[in-house]
Amino acid sequence: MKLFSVKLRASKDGKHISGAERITPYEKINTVINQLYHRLSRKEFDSINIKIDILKEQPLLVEKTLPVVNMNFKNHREANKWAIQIIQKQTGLSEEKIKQLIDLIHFGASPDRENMRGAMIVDLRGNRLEKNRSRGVRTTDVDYLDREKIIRKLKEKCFTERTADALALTTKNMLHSDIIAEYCISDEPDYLTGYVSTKEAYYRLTPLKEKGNEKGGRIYFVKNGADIDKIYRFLEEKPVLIKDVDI
Ligand code: PML
Repeated sequence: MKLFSVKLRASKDGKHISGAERITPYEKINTVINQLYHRLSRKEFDSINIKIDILKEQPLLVEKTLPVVNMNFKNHREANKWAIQIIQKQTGLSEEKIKQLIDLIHFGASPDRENMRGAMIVDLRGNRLEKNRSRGVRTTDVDYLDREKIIRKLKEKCFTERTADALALTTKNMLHSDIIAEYCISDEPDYLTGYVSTKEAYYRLTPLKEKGNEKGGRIYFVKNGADIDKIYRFLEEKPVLIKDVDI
């Protein structure tokens, strides 16, 4: 079956404000564009770009997402302490270094102190490796084989559509042998749930950020000596379809 990648990106005053994407068969392109437009147009925008591309290669089929572990904390400081500990265990970086990196995400990690458009990449010496510090790396071309079923399942457990997207994205990231952990908070000021992923699990932490903070983003922790070009190619180009969620 021919599959297409559909991507919508909204911007205002030349700045990216939100984006969403799906992998879909030809017959559903129209429906998908409507759904994504509906989602993006909740925010004020002055431009939306729609990009439709046929997938040049067959997607990698993955049975299940990472298992979801849901955790609640008294406040975002407690949740971040826990996040730092788990990242410390995975990466061997010092707690202080991890806190510095996480603070960048909470206060704006691009050189102009705005949000990066994609993720930061950090190796196990604490060096930032992304090719461009404003753009970062973007994980794209990942979706569910049957999205409606997955959303239903997640909502039954009080998870959200954002969980669906984040869980798919980080499941793809963790498939790469050089990526060993991820930290993420939303750039949505009222969406306080974030996560840390490892090869073993998706730790969903609430609240991981302070209410009202418009800053957000992701850090991908990679092995020393990782081939950065290969990581970019896999994350930005390899299509992945996931069959089910592990909840
Ligand atoms: C969750 O609900 O499981 C966390 C989702 C994080 C969303 C990050 C984003 O907005 O991109």
